[in-house]
Amino acid sequence: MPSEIVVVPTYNEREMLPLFLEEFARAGGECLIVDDSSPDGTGELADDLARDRPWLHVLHRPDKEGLGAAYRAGFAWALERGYERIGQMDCDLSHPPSAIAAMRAAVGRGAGLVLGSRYVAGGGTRGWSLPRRVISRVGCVTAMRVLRLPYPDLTGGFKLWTADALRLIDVSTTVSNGYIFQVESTRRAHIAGVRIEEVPFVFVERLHGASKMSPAIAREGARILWTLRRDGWRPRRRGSAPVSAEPHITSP
Ligand SMILES: Nc1nc2c(ncn2[C@@H]2O[C@H](COP(=O)(O)OP(=O)(O)O)[C@@H](O)[C@H]2O)c(=O)[nH]1
Ligand SMILES: [Mg+2]
Repeated sequence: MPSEIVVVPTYNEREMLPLFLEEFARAGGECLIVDDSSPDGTGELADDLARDRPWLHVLHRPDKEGLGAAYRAGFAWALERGYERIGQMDCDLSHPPSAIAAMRAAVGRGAGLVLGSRYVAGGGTRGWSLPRRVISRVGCVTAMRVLRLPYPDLTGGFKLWTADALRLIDVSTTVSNGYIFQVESTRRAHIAGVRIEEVPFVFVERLHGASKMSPAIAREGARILWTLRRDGWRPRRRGSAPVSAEPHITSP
C-alpha cells in the first residue's frame, strides 16, 4: 500500500483534539496536525499526544493565517517527505474518520482527488440550524455556477489527494486563505484534468469549541470567487495524475 497522511489544521481545538485522535486511530494511517499557535494550547497538547503515537506529527506555525495557508504548509510538509496519498479534514469530527476507507477505495480505482460530499445521494448534514444550512447550500451552488463546476459540495474540506494531483495543481501557488481554498484547489484539479470522485458523508456539527467561520471569511470567499473566474490558471506540466473528463459519484 502506498503511504498516506491526513493534514488536519487546528485552531483552538483543545477539547476536540483527543476525541478526534481516538476516532482517527480507528481508521488507521498517519496524521499531521497543523496548528497556528492556538492560544488554548492545542499545539502543546498535540506535541504531548504525539510522544506515544508514532503516526502523529505536528507542524507549528507562528500566526493564525487561515485554512488555506495552513493547508499549503501541511501539503508542502507531506510532499517533501514523499507521502503518496495526502488527505485533509477538520479536527472537530464533523468529517467522520470512518469515511476515509471509502475515499481510499476511490483512489484505488484511479481517482486523483476524492471529495467527501454532503450534497450527493447518501450525504447530508446533522445539527445545523436552518440559516447555516441555507448559507452552506447557497455558497456551494454559487461557487458551482460562477466557476461552472459540476461538484455540488465545493466548499467542503474533507478530501483525499494523490501526491501527483497536488503537484499537478501546483498547490503552493494557490492564493486563498479561508474556506474558498477548498474551491480554488478543486477547481485547479478539474482544469488540470485530474479524475475526481465524490464520496457521500454526513457532516455532524461539532460538540465542543466554536466554528471559525466569520463574515470576513465569507466576504473573502465571495471576492475570490470572481477573481478565480477571471484568472486563467493552467497546469504548468502534465504529471501522472489519473485523468478523466467526467466526475464520478460513489454510492454509500
Ligand atoms: N491552523 C489553522 N486551522 C484553522 C484555522 N481556521 C480554522 N481552522 C481549523 O479548520 C477546521 C475547520 O474549521 P471550523 O471552524 O470547524 O469550520 P466549520 O466546520 O466550517 O465551522 C478546524 O479543525 C479548525 O480548527 C486557521 O486559521 N488556522
Ligand atoms: Mg467545523
